[in-house]
Amino acid sequence: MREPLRISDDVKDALGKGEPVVALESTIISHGMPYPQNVECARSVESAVAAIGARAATIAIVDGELVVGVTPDEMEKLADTSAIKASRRDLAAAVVNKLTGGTTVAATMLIAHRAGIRIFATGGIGGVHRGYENSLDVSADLEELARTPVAVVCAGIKSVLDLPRTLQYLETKGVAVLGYGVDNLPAFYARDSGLPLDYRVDSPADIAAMLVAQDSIGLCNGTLITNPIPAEHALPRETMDRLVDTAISQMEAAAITGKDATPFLLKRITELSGGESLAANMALVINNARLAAEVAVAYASRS
Ligand code: PSU
Ligand code: MN
Repeated sequence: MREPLRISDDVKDALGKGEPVVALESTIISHGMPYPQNVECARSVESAVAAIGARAATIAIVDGELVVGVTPDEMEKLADTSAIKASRRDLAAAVVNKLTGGTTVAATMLIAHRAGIRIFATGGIGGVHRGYENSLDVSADLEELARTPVAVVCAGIKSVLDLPRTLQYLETKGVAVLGYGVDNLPAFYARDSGLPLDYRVDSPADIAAMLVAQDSIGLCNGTLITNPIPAEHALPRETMDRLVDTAISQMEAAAITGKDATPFLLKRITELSGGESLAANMALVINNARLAAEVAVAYASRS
């Protein structure tokens, strides 16, 4: 069987010439935001990357093919309710059954790596869930960061997760977590979680230098670059935490677990915040895409 990988001509051309490319995930389209904001956001993110001089490669699974650089029609298809959420363990089944779905951070990293893309932007990653002691729910995103050499730009970690345990897990797995212009881990809607990070970086060139050093010593795990939400879009931490607590209680009451947990929480938070969280989410994804594009430009000019 040939590898079911389809790279768009545009992205293939850039990769062939060693030009900057930024991978983008698609579970945010299929399960992270409501329609039509999900498609609008995905398009704005692609434009933001292009404006900086990098090529955007939105990754998804379409009719069983791993697609790197989806078309506008395919983006609409991903917004359909029949689209699955595909993480690493779902990929083979999706290929065999010719399914269409959004790829999580884990699956997007793995496909990006197969295509030869080093930098990837998203909103937030999965992590160690609260109540992990009972559920053992740790996102496959963390394992992927441990095993696949792709740098992921995110706005930190949402308080639906256990932030200290997520950082500990990454440390154990050998994943460096960088703070862009900050000393503490950003908390998605809020700029500061209060949890200190070991590595602060202040420019895209500094980040690219870390990636080049990582390559030079043969470290084949990922890197997490955390970029705080722009101050004008940040939401008060206490309000959001309260809202997240409510969403988690409702999830527990409805006995929702496993792969449905994250999509349920994202949807409830959007509803409970009356759409305020959605605007913040869109702003931070675009902000991350810009930084990823700047890092990709710096990385492409490495010597
Ligand atoms: N966290 C967010 N927004 C998201 C996700 C996580 O703040 O959209 C999505 C990402 O695609 C991530 C996935 O990879 O959820 C994690 O799902 P799980 O916890 O089932 O591994
Ligand atoms: Mn999970």
